[in-house]
Amino acid sequence: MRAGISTTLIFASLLLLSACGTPDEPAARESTLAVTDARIRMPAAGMDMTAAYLTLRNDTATAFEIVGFESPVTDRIELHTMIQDGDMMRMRRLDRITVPPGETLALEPGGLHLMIFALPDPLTVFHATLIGADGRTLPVEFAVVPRGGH
Ligand SMILES: [Cu+2]
Repeated sequence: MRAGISTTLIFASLLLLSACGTPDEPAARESTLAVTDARIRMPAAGMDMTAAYLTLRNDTATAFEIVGFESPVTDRIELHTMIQDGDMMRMRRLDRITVPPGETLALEPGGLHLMIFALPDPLTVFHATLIGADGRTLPVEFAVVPRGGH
């Protein structure tokens, strides 16, 4: 009985230690999420909206939740996915995109993507800040690619 109680106490204090240690560790923060292959499609002639794609890699043991993107270029960036509706594919807006721990998630044509509205014409550069559900942010530079390009 005695041994049982002290084991429980030690376990509880270890949990407290790790809970306190995690949030302030700068290295852990920076290695949370890696973004590669970020690109935005050139809008069609006369259009001010388009889609953007990127690949997200989460090398930590906890899920990373993205709740949006902000950009000085436009204030209208939405998270979208494609859903099958009969024989049509439709876009649906999402509140968040989750990158599971240890996994790579690609936003790519035909699936998850960013929908970007109210873009300047011509579009020459595009950059945005990824916003995490926990308040963390990550700047992302997008390559502007021709329409039809992946
Ligand atoms: Cu869309």
